[in-house]
Amino acid sequence: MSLPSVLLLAPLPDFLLTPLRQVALCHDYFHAVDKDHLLAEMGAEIRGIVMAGGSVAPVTLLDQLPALEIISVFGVGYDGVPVEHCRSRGVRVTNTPDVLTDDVADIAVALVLMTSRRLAEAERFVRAEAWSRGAFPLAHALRGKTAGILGLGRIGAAIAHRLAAHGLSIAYHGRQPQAVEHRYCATLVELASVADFLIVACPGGAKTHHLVNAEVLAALGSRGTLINIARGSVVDQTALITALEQGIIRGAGLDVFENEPQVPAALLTSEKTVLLPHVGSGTHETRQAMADLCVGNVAAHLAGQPLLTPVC
Ligand code: 8YV
Repeated sequence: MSLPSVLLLAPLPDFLLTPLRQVALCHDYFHAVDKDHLLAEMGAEIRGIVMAGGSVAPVTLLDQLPALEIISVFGVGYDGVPVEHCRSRGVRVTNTPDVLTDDVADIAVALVLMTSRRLAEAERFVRAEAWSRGAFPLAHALRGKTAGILGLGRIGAAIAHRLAAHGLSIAYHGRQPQAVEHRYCATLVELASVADFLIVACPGGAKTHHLVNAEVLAALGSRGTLINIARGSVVDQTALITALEQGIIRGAGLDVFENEPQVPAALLTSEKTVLLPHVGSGTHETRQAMADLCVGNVAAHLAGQPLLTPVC
């Protein structure tokens, strides 16, 4: 009996593909030169999609896959999946929550430290042999500052826990207050106005698109720093560039961007930014755990067993 067919919508690591190939025949849509030809040949056979957190599965593509049963996302964010459409079609959706929480929270803390203590700049200073010409300028302490977390989910809560240990007060904004001690702000503008670090940790997608806009950045103010480890789509990148250029905010630490892997020149050349290439979950240990979950969900579905981490 031949294996069921799955479509790959993203470049995926070998440690995911090798076990996936044990349970499914993989068709590489992402790298296919003639995507239409691949769909015309295989579309009717495809029972599963495997994609990454940042990739997109448009309805127009899903419409060409009549036998589709499951979408397994190699990532916690499934903003690239039209979930309501999948639900109405009975297509299951899965992701990889929990296993990446600590790593992503660590990167948020790293960005807070890198921006406040000017660590990237300080490192460049040593490499440029500038130290012998004078001391590096003073930076800002974390102690006594406030972190405003947008989205106190699993990752937001892990960031809060870590930053509390660094001596920061925690405030947050989300759809509703939670049973936690931290200060709840009913609006994002209120959160930004109390925050020294506004940390984006909410899901991407239409509901959060450009939530962090010019008004929010103005409320964050000239002593405030924006940190984003969630999705580039949550921040209006053009408004962010203006806010940095005009000194409306102090700085930004970004692991995610609106149009990855493109990063606007204005962010690349700014002295006020710390930029990372979407490495939140990028460790051997975590990516392996994500791959295990991602493939485990496909295998469970194909074996008629309950999904490990169902979205719907
Ligand atoms: C990954 C992510 O970089 O989990 C997510 O939603 O964006 C990241 O952890 C990505 O999914 C792996 O390709």
